[in-house]
Amino acid sequence: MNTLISQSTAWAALTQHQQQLAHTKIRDLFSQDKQRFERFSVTAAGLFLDYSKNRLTTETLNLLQQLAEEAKLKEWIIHLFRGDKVNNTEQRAALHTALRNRANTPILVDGQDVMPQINQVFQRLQVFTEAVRNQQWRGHTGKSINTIVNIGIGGSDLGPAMVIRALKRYQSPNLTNYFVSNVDSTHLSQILAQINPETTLFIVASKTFTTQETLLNARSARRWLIEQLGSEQAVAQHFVAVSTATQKVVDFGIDPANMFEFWDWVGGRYSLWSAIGLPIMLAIGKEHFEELLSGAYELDQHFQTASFSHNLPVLLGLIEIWYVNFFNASTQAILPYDFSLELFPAYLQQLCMESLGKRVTREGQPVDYATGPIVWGAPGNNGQHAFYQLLHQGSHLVPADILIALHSQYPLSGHQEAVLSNALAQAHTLMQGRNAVETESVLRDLGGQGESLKQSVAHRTFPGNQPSNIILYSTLSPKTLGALIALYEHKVFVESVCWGLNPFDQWGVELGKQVANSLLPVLSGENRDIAHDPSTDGLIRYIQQHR
Ligand code: G6Q
Repeated sequence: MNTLISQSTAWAALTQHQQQLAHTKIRDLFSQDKQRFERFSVTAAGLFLDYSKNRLTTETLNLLQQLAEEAKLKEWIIHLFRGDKVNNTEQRAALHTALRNRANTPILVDGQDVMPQINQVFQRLQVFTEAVRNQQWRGHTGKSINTIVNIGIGGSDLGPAMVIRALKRYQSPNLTNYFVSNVDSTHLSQILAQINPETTLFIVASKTFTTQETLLNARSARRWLIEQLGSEQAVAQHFVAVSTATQKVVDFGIDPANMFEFWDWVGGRYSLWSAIGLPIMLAIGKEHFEELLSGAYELDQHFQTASFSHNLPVLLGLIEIWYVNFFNASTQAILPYDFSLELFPAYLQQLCMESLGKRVTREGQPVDYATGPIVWGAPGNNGQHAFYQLLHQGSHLVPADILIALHSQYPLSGHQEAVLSNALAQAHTLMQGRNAVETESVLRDLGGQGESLKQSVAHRTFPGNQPSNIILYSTLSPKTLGALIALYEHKVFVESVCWGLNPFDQWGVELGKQVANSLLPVLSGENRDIAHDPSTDGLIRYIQQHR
């Protein structure tokens, strides 16, 4: 058994150091150091990170970097990019970085270079994309395709859906995209009601091709298509698959010629760079897809080469560890001031919580410290009129990442200035707060006095000291988005290394799949023998009696 990171010298030093900073206000740190903004900001791959509004000093950062050294982060970064089996519980590499290896240098898995197969599938994706976009690919009745429906869930849904939403401006005007993920027939039915079978292409996206929701939705979509077009033959022109499981795709009834492959060393939530990105390539075209890859590649290079003190993912990861383990923060807010990133918080929720929601180390030893926080968020401006109240005056520490575009993808006079002023105002106020003396003075200026003024002060005081990282970029482009996604992928990796976790497995997700499959025959009355717990058994009886 390896020693837990909580036994390290840096951990002990950070625990002590936290006591010195526990009651320090960030606003006072700014008063003490006029260079704080310059000192604590850094640029890479088109992203500017200002992390000066955090409860930290140079000493904090030095100790956090020491923690990363003790966790052997440098070595782990080499393992990750080299294709070592960093996913030890499944004995697999995690090579999402190979999919965007623009230098095309060999990367070996079990002694075999994976780049030729990556390039070959990319080539097939490109040819197929061009055929659909150039209207050469025809449906069963001879019409060209104008609707793409992706059927997948989790990692086979969230990434492509988020990217297409973010890059809608680059979308081909001749194609409309839909995503079906939920097994509730409402999802599929509402989409089927809007589309024309003659001009629709379904992409069944499933790494394992065993996921209940996806297969059920795909079967229903297939049945609908055959009914509508009156022929089984129609499936060949209207269904393609993306998977690692060729035989299962064939068993489903999709020609392997219409299947795009990826490999077990691509994790579901890390798969948008692979054939799982087919709906993205169809929507924005091959060149823009390549720009997305290039942005991620640039960030990959930065992650591998920059010193820890100037390394964006390292800094973001270490800062989160600082709050989670030394300030007991249990949450991380993602607040984009860029409406195109509407789905980014949901995407990150999976990336972070599936990767870091673990309680034993790689070696199976229980940890004695907190791990991945609860990640959530929404576009910042909407959040201000909803949940920010809790950030300003509630009782929880809520570190936030605030993402800001300098320019909108859709400029309208006066709007972006309003976006920027809101973003900066919120980050400022969350940090600065307003103490009782300041509040009293404001209220006096407004004419307040006596007992009522005293009462008002308590209600209108803001503790402040809520930390934030500001991530600024010019306009959201495929390249910037690629870099932004890679930034968070690597941030998660940094944390996993420091906490000693395997970020690439998801046994909790697998358990959910197994239990749902075991309950299905019980609910349908096929199998009455399986006992769960008294509540579940009672619910099964109730459902059976009332349906
Ligand atoms: C992602 C997870 C999970 C997975 C879905 C869909 O990392 O493993 O979200 O992507 O359960 O799985 P399939 O792609 O195998 O259908």
